[in-house]
Amino acid sequence: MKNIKTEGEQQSRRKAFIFDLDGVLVFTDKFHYQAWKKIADKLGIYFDETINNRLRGVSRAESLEIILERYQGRLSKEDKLALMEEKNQTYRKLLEQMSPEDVSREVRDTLQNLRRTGHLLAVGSSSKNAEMILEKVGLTEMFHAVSDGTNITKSKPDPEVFLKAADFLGVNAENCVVVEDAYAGIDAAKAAGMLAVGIGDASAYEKADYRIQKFSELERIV
Ligand code: B16
Ligand code: MG
Repeated sequence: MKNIKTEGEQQSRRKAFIFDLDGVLVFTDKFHYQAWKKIADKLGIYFDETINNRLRGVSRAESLEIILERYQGRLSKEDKLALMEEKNQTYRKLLEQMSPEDVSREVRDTLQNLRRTGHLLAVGSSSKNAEMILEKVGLTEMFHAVSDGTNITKSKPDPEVFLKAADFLGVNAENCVVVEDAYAGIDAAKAAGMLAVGIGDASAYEKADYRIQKFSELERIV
């Protein structure tokens, strides 16, 4: 763990912040849960919120495999693709109800302040729905770059999503700070050679360079 400077001390030397989306900027896990629950119920598979927590930061295909750990039957590749598509349709319908009110004042103010102090901001998300979510909550213009599930071939803990974000920003990995709520995301940030900040679930992860409780603490990271 590195020190977090107190307010009023020197400005951060870090050039860029890369934010995970789900669990850091917005909280759509309840929608993921409802959409996967519908699939699990259809297949007669037990699924609860604890199992849902294992889906945090994990790709859609890997999420399905976790749910299928309790399934006795056999499914073809086509069956699985159809289930993922069905889940995504339900999820996207649920996302329709999102609005700017789904982003806290604290998150918005902190992002503004980081921009004001000259930082570049990017999103680094496993989600293929990141663009839609950012639009719905009115955050699209806040970021200089977005790296998401549509531009990667390997998901977290592979560093690809964050390396692409740094590349889009034109910044070296060592000048990037990744903010993550998932253990797999912290591992991905470290594998990318970046500083990792754990928030939410990942605030308990010892591999994070910084562990924070409140989003606004980012302004004090050096
Ligand atoms: P989609 P993040 C992740 O977003 C979610 O945490 C994870 O639960 C989800 O399975 C994954 O995106 C893929 O999402 O089905 O929308 O492509 O935390 O990396 O922003
Ligand atoms: Mg996340």
